[in-house]
Amino acid sequence: MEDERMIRLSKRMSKALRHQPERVGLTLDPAGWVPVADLLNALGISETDLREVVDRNDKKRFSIDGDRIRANQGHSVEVELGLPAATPPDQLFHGTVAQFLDDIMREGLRPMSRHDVHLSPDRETARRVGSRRGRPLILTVDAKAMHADGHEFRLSANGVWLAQHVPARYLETA
Ligand code: HQG
Repeated sequence: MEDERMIRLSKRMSKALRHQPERVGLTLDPAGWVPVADLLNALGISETDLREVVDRNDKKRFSIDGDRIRANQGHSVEVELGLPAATPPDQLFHGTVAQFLDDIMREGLRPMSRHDVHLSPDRETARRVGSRRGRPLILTVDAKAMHADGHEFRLSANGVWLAQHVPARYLETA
């Protein structure tokens, strides 16, 4: 499949599995899963195409488990992914842009329209995330101190670290 078509399909799948399942007549189970067959019907795509999107996806956005599929993270609809709490690396990174900095340094990182704050394991990934909005600005998160203070971290199936909130005292611009 051509890259452009794959990206388009991936976006449609993200929309159906993270944001607006009802728009295509789907209902996610509490953990975010739907039968693969239902998604194929809802989007009018072939199983071969769907599997190619899942396998080749640059960020491993989707997981297939038997005959069901879900998005690994990034939901705006209510789901309980059931990820266990995990010990983060000492430092994590968040890519954003300068216009949000004052708010972030006042109230910390908030999930905004998603379920969780998304944190990257390395600067390069954070830079890519920030670049979606303009000139990227990288924040370093003192995950070690945050974890020691009792804040929970979860690791999604595609390597994104998730937290409920990152208070500003753990953030540094660097
Ligand atoms: C900012 C994509 C003001 C935050 C990416 C970000 C990632 C605040 C924006 C994943 C704030 C939210 C997530 C506060 C945070 N005041 N602004 N207190 N706290 N922000 O898209 O992290 O393609 O929901 O810095 O690659 O940018 O969807 O989060 O700029 O992995 O798979 O509010 O989404 O992956 O934006 O990106 P987002 P994000 P997918």
